[in-house]
Amino acid sequence: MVFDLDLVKKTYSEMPAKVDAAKKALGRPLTLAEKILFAHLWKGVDIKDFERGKAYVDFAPDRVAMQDATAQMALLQFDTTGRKKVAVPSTVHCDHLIVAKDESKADLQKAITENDEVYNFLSSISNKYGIGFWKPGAGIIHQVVLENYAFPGGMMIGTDSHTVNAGGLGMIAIGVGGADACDVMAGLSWELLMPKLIGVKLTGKLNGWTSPKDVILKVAGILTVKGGTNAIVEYFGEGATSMSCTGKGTICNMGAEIGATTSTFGYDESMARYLRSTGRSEVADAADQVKSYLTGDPEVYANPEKYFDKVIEINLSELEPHLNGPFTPDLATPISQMKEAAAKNNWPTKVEVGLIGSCTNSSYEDISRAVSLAKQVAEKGLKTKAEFTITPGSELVRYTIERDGYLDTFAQIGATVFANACGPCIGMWDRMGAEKQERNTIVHSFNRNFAKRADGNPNTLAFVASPELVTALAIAGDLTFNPITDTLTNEKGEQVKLDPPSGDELPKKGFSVEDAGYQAPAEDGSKVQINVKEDSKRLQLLYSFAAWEGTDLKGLKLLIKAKGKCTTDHISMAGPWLKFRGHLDNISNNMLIGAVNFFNDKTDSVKNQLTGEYGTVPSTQRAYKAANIGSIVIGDENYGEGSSREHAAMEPRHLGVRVVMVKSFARIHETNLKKQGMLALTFANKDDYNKIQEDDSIDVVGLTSFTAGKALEVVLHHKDGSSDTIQANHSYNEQQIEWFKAGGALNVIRAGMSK
Ligand code: MIC
Ligand code: SF4
Repeated sequence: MVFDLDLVKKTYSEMPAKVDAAKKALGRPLTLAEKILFAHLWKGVDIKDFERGKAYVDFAPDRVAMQDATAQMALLQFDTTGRKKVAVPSTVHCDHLIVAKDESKADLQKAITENDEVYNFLSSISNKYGIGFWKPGAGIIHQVVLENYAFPGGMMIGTDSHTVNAGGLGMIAIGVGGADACDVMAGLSWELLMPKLIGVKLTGKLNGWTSPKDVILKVAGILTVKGGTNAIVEYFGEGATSMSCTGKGTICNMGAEIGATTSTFGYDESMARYLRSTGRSEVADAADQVKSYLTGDPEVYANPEKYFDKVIEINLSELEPHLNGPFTPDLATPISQMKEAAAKNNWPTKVEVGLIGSCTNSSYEDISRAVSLAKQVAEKGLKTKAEFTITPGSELVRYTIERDGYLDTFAQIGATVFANACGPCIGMWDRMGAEKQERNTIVHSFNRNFAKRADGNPNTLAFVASPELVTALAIAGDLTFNPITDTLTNEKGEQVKLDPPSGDELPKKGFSVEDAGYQAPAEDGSKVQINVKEDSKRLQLLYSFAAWEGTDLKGLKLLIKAKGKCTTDHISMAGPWLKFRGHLDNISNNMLIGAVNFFNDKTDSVKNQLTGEYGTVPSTQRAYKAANIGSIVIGDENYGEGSSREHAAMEPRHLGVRVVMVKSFARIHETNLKKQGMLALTFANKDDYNKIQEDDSIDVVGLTSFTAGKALEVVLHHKDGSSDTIQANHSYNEQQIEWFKAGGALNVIRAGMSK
């Protein structure tokens, strides 16, 4: 079945005229990213050369995708808008709430029982508002979107940072918070800071042990976790067209780890092949007719320096397999240098577990290449040294790889197959012994490796690599094993070498599946009742946040001055806390518990300025809230990196934090804060971070004349009676200032809807 073919056809019928008009107005050839953006301008927005990185522009995305851990908040918000149906095709995917423990069937059953209330809520609210629902077990949102909904030249948003995966099929797909999704589903425009453009020219061809994953691991090493902020990365060149569509998806997916707004590739044969093999020949045929509009102009790719803000060139023929980590996805080490790096940093070299799969690396191609290594274990008389697990990205892939005997081959090396879900990638891994917090090393083909992310153990060092390399390292049980040069000792004592991986881009016999796990919404959902129990621990209806009081903020207490990396995992941890994603008050008990307090280097231990005693961050903040005193959070660089979870903004809002002031923000988190009516400020002078003292009371001055482009003043009243006045920058435009004043964007929407 092809979903929403009308939408695809309509997009293609309008695209040529829109793109030609943009080319004419700008008087120059266009990149692919620009073509898609200009073809999706909100009605009435005039085409012009918007200043990249400066201008806010309104867009009309084609569709919305949500996963269960973020959909709850997105739909609780949507439920308050009074709309009868979603304005654009939208879907919900149940993938984040399934714990990986024993094996897929048992784990899935357990999740269905435990999350019954949440799944019922999501299924019925989807039914009510015309949203497609993918049941638990159907697969991970991004894989299911790639298989069913993504189309070249389309534009979508999704309440998950890895929505960008759909760039592998030539889309502009962007991760957002639930409030943004709510806007688009409510029929409003969607605002985005016009992204800068980074071009990545891929020359040569992947070969031997290298894979698409190594491209993005290398790019992450070059650009770092913030190098892509407010930019779209566009890949092109012979290396791009020679790569599979799912490989392109992997590269785009992990583009979230460099903070990029999104990444994309021009439409090519590999995409047509993928569309056809996933039952969407009609989409491929329609795309073929407007081909030249679905890729960057030849002049652009011939002279990229003229059209992109930055250009990177990577020769795939020379690219080495990489391992990135631990604790950050941009610490890139080519495999040939791992021996040295591990020794220098004292990383444990014994690999305990190799984990393949996840939303970014569970294509048929990935699995078949990993299988080609697993087969060699028996053939060469080896024994797999580490534990090994597979998390398929979708039921379509799982069913097909089972049919083709791949799961049997994995079983022979002692592998465990987990449910088609996020599982270990998001801390939903009930790993035996993790509570002992032993220092240990794991390797996986996921995309994030922040502290505690996979198993909750702060002493697990996770390294990210391609599924092929993960499999080889699991067989060897050694982080420093370089399969290109090193040998392994087999059971007979002989030295053997692993042959380089090989596999099929797409299944020779085609994909098959018995039940993909889709539930279509009712034609007329108006009678569907949504019940949220008063005493539910998992779900809570939302209340409206209070509007701004109309004065400067005086006497805010410093809640925490966070030191170093503070990702959304540090602000609102996942794993065991995912179960409270639909209950704002309960999930607020995890607020900032992972952030390191600058003043004592501890996590979850801050000074309560009312009592002078140290307590957990949430309890200290609840004390300020009870006393009706506002507070402020101070942060370092790239604050809020990682996830799209708006809980990281809603929890502080709910508990009475008024301001988050940092050296720099990650894009989605900054928007989430604005949407929820918080003040998101940056130090005009980054060194002023050092002026913040533990007992500070802080004022924010200038709010009565809060204007776009005008800095605010922050006064630090220190305990010794002295004070410092520092400048705070902000990136609020006039509309966003309205959100702040109204107490949140939703209050503005509701007021508009009731008019
Ligand atoms: C992630 O990879 O961190 C997540 C879990 O998918 C998040 C979404 C969430 O926190 O629910 C993301 O990437 O946005
Ligand atoms: Fe799920 Fe991990 Fe992908 Fe996030 S990155 S969607 S947690 S598999």
